[in-house]
Amino acid sequence: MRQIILIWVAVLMALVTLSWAGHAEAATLTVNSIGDGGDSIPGDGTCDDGAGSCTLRAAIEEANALVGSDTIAFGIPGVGPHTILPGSALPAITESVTIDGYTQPGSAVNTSPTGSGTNAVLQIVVDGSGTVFDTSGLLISSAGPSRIRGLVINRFPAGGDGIEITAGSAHIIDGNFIGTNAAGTADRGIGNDAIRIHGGTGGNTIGGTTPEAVNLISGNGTGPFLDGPSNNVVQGNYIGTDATGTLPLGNDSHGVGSYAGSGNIIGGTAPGAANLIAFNFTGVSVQEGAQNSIRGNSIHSNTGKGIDLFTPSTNGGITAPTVTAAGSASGTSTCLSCTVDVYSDSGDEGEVYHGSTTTDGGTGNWSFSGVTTGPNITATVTDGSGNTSEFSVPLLCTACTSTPTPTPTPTPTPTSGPPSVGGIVDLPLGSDDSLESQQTARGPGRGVSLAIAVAVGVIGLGWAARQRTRRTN
Ligand SMILES: [Ca+2]
Ligand SMILES: [Ca+2]
Ligand SMILES: [Ca+2]
Repeated sequence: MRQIILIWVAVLMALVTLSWAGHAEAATLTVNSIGDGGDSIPGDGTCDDGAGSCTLRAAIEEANALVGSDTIAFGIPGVGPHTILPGSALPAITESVTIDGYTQPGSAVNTSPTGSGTNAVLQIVVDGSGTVFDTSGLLISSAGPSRIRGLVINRFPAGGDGIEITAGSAHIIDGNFIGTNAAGTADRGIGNDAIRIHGGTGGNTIGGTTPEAVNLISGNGTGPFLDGPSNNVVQGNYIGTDATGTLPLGNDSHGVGSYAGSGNIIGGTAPGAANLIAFNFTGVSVQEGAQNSIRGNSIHSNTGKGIDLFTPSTNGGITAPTVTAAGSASGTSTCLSCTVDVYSDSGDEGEVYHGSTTTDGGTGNWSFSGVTTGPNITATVTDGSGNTSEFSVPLLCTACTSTPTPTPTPTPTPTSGPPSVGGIVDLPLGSDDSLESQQTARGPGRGVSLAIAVAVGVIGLGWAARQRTRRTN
């Protein structure tokens, strides 16, 4: 009996050893320099720029060349934050990798509860101000999943994106500040999109439902832009605010954009799933596509619409419900047996999500028994396929017992009236808009069309415009 046990123990130990050997194939490459030199011998298992240092550029080159899903960690000496200034585009990520800024000593993940800002301490800044027009920060083209977390990515120029995904699926972008300074207090926006997904098969995640997963995505041209691929998830992020979630640091165009893709999930009613999307031009712009679910978020103080379905057929042509009574809210919808999400807002968006109810299968009428706070009640409707409508027309709630804590209102000071075609007017929210202000139409086939809508009477010069950015790829 004892011999049998010993044999089993030996077999188990051998299996454990083999298992460890398998894991050992994936290397951890630790960046220890803010330099920009490339790897001297890619694929030799060592990240070395030839002068004994491991730069981010060298680490990406080595990870690409080394078979296995590697981790790029950070251990740059001295007091952070440490700023890496690429002189040209970093190499595309061509094999699964995790780049983890939280490995840098002195950094810390967010521990603030949902909805109360991010207190993440980030120590690694990838600053694109030394690169030329159309340069993006990190480009993920790996077939297998890659993950970017714990980085500040800012100041990539006009035409460039903070993170581009051009291939693969199931990539994760979490715990980053994209478009701000390291403290999350000032605009250091990306010229074009903070994150642009325009290749691969979708299923990527931006943010997540845990505090440590939230991204701060503010000050850019557009926040996350889901530019074709489907079934992406955008949850838990602060989009258009500073790190506290209270002060404006808007993205100049859309907070979240979705073009042509379907089945994208923006927010949700599960704990931690909601995004805060405020102080942008449009909150969420869905330009084409269907079954894009936009639920449970806090969307407020955007200049244009909170949710904009750009064409009559977008999201299955679903139309906004009406709110006919506030307080104990009720209303109607043409969507039968559909889910109504009820919000309070000081304007015509949805700052506070109160809960959901279902429209009657015969009449489309709905009523909501939960508490609402006003001052206005708004609602969206989502059908069984996941198509969410725009917000309803708001209804003032005279019966509501309290009002939400006032939030700062952005004070747009347009100096040149409505934006010109092909241009992006930058709301005066930050101190470092020089890069974004260069943003113009992105070449043939990427023309921007703007249809000037109604005036916003904030200071008599206010404007609202709808923008559509067509992409060729
Ligand atoms: Ca090497
Ligand atoms: Ca590798
Ligand atoms: Ca900006």
